[in-house]
Amino acid sequence: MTAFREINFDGLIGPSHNFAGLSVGNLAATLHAGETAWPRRAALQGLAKMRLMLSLGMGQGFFAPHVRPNLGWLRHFGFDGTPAQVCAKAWAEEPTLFAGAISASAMWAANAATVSPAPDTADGRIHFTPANLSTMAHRSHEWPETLAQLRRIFPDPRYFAVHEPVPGRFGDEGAANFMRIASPIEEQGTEIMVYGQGGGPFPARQTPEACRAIFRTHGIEDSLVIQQSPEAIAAGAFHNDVVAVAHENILLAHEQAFADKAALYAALEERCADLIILEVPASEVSLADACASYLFNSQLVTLPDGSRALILPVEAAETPATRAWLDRNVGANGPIHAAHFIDVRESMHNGGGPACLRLRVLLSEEAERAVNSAHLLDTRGADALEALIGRWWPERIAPSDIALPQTWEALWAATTALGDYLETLTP
Ligand code: SUG
Repeated sequence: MTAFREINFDGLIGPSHNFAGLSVGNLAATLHAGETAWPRRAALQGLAKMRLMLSLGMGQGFFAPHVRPNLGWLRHFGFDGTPAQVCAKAWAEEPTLFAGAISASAMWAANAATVSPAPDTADGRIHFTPANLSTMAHRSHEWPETLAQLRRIFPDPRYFAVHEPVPGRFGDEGAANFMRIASPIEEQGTEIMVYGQGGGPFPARQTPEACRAIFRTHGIEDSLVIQQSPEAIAAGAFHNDVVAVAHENILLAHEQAFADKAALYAALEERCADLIILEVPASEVSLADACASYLFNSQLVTLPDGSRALILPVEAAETPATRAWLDRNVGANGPIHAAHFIDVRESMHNGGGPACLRLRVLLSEEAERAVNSAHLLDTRGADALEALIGRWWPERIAPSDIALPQTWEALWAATTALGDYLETLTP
């Protein structure tokens, strides 16, 4: 039988990483708005997470940061002239728009696309739909570059189908609102998408129409479209992956993650004989603690020796309630054997935890061979990226730096240097 393995593609944290407070409903981003950001440190933290995954024996890939400021997008608003003139005019006339054009938000690869692995799809190919991210202006211009990168990384139509995004009227935030239960992982699974309902204090970013469109386009036979609980969104869970994560036969979720948890659990029990639901009660971990610690925004993975590990942000160890839950529930006797804590604080301060930074792709051996190897990482590749980051990524970006021509020049130079390096690797 063909062996399958899951490869995490992380968004390499871009040189323009900053704290502009652009995401209403994302409490961390709002809290840290206006602070000085440390892009080089941020990118090295993200890279250290990728190195940890490699050291655990996991496959690892990456997406390149998008070119920022995004001149093409700014030109759509009527700003013209040289690159520096476009940026200067946009900054002077529409500073919030300009902050959106310079955002490094493409780092959160869980929002890049929804991915349906081959065992679930009617034609046996892996299907990708880039997320339109249309709810937040600063993220709404990510998809063309994401689409281009998906086509570059997964080029072979025998294995991969890369679709256009769902029309922007219907918000879609990609794999952050996607879960899959499959036991074993290479069998046909149940794909789940979680939408939000508007009307609360914060926007609901995922529409049910988008969920259904993606399942139709991907040819998914067994799918569930369910509603996120309005309390979770109101508490700051702007994506489902802030309150739930699934892997193989395990669903790890907060008690208040879903609008109708009983219906979801019953549907999954019917489909998966060895289903394990690890429900974290609100009496042990409040929604507020879940959102502050990002307990659920962890990577739940099966290591090559068959054991399961959680890759968590250090904040989950520092928050007493989540630390206590982990101490009681992770260990040799349970379904999750080990916890690894990592420092991705720069991303966390914008509301992006370990799981936000990665897009999972389940690949057969043949499909893995068809992936563009320039975007697959080993330790030597990580060393090369580390050297590039050290040389080209700004050490710090204070809010006022966004307005400076030398900042824009430095950002374009950094992505050009990375692009040139990737070019040398492209087969
Ligand atoms: O879309 N933050 C991102 C965080 C995304 C996290 N992703 C997942 N949960 N999968 C967002 O809210 C903040 C950027 C700023 O304010 O400068 C931001 O876009």
